[in-house]
Amino acid sequence: MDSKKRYLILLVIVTCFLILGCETAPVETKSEPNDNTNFAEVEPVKEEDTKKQTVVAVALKYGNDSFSKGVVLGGVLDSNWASTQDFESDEKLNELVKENEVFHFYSLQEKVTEEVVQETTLYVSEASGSTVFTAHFEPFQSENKVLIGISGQWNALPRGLEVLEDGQSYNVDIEGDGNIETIKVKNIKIDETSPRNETYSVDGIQVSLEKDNQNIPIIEIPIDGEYISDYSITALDLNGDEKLEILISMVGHGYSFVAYEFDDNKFNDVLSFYDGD
Ligand SMILES: [Ca+2]
Ligand SMILES: [Ca+2]
Repeated sequence: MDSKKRYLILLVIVTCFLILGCETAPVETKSEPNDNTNFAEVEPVKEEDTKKQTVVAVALKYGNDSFSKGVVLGGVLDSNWASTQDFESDEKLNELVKENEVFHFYSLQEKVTEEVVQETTLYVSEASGSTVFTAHFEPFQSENKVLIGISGQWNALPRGLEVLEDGQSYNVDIEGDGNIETIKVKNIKIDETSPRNETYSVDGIQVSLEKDNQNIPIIEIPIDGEYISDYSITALDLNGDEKLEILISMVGHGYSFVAYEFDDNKFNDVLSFYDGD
């Protein structure tokens, strides 16, 4: 992955909260409607094939409506992580989600449903300059507000998260070694710098993993109620190696998603997405 670009995306996530007055608008739309509705005839995909190429999408519920679309974050391509927003060509991106791709949708604690991709849309966000690649589904109902879709055939949630008493931290076995880790969420103050170079602090959260009495940092998120008003944390096996990745969704004026892989006692961001003003 292009680390410079990833850095820029993260920089945008941090600095976007300071920029006012833009609106997100599609400037180019392509869609590939799929008129084959006989899904029963689709060849089953071999698990080892899906491990080489797997797509991850995040579906959000808009208002109280049903789920009908998911932002494609990227996934695993030829066994390497690849974010949609790092793709150089639209053609390659359109190949990422195959015709009749089935997404397995997960909540924090269970698999919710399987849905077949009806069509995909692709546009460049005028506000953020980000590529936004979306998979569309027949609308379905779920009481969750965020669902993660994975095209892989394996059980992506072999070990669900246990919500702890504070309602925002979780127990989970990240690598599946039988020892329980804790995803800790702590309320903190985060210092920000305005475009005029004034420093001020906002409410936020610090997400970390408590493992063997060590506190391993994951991310700090400013939650100002405007640019980010809500977040959710999930831990799923996004690439089929039986270790859980942590996926954080941040929603407000803008929306951003980051997936972290736990490796060598630290977290590396492997998939990231941002759009918003
Ligand atoms: Ca463990
Ligand atoms: Ca994994």
